[in-house]
Amino acid sequence: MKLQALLFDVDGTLADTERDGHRVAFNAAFREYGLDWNWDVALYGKLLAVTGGKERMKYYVTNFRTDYVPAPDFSDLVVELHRAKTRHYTELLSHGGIPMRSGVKRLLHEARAAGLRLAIATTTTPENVTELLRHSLAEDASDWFEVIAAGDIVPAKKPAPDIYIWALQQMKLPAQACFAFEDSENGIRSSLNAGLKTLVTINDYTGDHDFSGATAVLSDLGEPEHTPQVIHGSLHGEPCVNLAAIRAWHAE
Ligand code: XBP
Ligand code: MG
Repeated sequence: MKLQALLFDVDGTLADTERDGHRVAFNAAFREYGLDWNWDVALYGKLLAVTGGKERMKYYVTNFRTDYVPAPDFSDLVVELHRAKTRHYTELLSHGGIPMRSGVKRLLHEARAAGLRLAIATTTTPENVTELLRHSLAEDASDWFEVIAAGDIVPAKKPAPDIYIWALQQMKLPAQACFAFEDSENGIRSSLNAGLKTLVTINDYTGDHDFSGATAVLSDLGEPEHTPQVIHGSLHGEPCVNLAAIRAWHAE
């Protein structure tokens, strides 16, 4: 089947947002609410086992803060904390805080020029996506994506395939006509179970994840003058991840 659309994860895939973005924003929200919770870089790596900020806070309290006795309205506090976290995060983005990863801008331009359809499938909050795209890609970059599937739009977050399935339904496309980009084990479980061939670009938090089933695993998308490291699979003779490589993977 002809390749018609590319579907992108956001956190860790389009940009390295977790360590110096989301983590920092969570800690700022905890301070704002007078909580002595502090997520250092190593602890945050463990907490990334759970996708979704609200889900991650609950996971932290249950598994790492057995001393903390949640009040009966704990879920409401989590919602409030998460709202504060989103405010801190989007504030950080508005200062151009987090750049796109290597090759992302180039590949999106190439895909748009070739008339491929684009979509996003992420567990993060919708405004986090639009603010990142606006400040780190282009003022109108949200319009480049015909579907932005994000956050609580489906109740079951990654590794459940629901967010990808929802995006495909919105686009009225079968998974076989699409190709996905992910950075993590939870992400690729989600995309593969939606039936999508998936390329993985790793980052500091995900290098040791299990990526079985991935079409290829690379250090990043790279640039023509900066070939990415190939961890698994083949770049099909291309110098970096470009449409020729993606079409070859899609046809495999
Ligand atoms: C991203 C996430 C999100 C962000 C935080 O995972 O797990 O939870 O860390 O976002 P993926 P929110 O890249 O697999 O989609 O706080 O807005 O939930
Ligand atoms: Mg990700």
